[in-house]
Amino acid sequence: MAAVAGAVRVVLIALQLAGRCGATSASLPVVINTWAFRKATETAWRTLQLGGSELDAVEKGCGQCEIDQCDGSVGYGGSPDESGETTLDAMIMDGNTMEVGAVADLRHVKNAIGVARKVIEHTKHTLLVGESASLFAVRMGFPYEDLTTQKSLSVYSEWLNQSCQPNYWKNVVPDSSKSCGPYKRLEKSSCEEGTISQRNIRNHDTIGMVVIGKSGIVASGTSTNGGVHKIPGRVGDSPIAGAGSYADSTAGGAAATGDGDTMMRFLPSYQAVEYMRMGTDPTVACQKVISRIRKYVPKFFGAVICANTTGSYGAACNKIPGFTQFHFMVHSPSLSQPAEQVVDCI
Ligand code: SD4
Repeated sequence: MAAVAGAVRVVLIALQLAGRCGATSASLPVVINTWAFRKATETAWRTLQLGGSELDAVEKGCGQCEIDQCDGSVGYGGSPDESGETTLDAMIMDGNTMEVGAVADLRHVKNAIGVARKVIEHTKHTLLVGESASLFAVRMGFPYEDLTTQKSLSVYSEWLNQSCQPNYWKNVVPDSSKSCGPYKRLEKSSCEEGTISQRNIRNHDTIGMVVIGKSGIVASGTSTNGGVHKIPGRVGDSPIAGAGSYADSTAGGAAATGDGDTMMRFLPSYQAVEYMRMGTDPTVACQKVISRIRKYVPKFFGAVICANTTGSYGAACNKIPGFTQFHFMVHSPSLSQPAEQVVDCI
């Protein structure tokens, strides 16, 4: 008897410790998204309340950020590339069927996640890119518009005036840390890091969202205009399944934000979901994927949100100068309104 009581006590202490290391329980449904993009959370939540599916909630929630140009990093008029153009990446994933719809380097169409959804609904493909994705969007009824704004134009001309600094080139001539292109490859490469280390963390703020419905159905999605001054044609992690986000109704969902050029090499969202499948608490799952990337790229800028099918959720971020806390949004029945939450980076 005493042995049983002792064992129970050990389990209780273990549970308390788990709570202390950041596991947060919520009842279902739950909406969780990166950054303090409150209107996106509200819209996703309202979509569920009005009887929409988890996929509808993700589409409408991320779509809200595209309309609001959240932080200038989502939607039109943000992150002009080296030719001054705004291009969009987005994906949406159905954790029941494991279908994914995604668009990358999408031009002239504002509602990138809407187009991504149409990729699921009207094609047998997963990912469409570039001007061809725009033509697909137009066929699907989306307006073909200019994504440039006064703001993106002035960011672009300021960058030109600063000798195109910072930029994403390395091992080229002329020296990309001093002058604009066009560049040619440097015959003898020196493995220089270019000006990537000068990246401003504010130049990355993708919306990534996970929605888990009442019955545990999981959907996820992302939308971004990528990194400012990117080389035309660059695609980040956001439209890549397993990188930008991942959803599996038998385990949970995750979404990532940050330096996609680094993060997409590790499929952090897929990895986090797999940790949760093995029973790892969502906060710990998020922390483990951050730690894994950090082993290779100690100073990467990034964060991950995770939620499992019981409604527990968490987040983690990599601590670097200027980025020590990560803000994200949650809505669940235990909250009367969307709540902004903060985690300390590890
Ligand atoms: C990208 N991951 O294109 C995106 C940008 C981002 O938070 O997440 N910002 O690299």
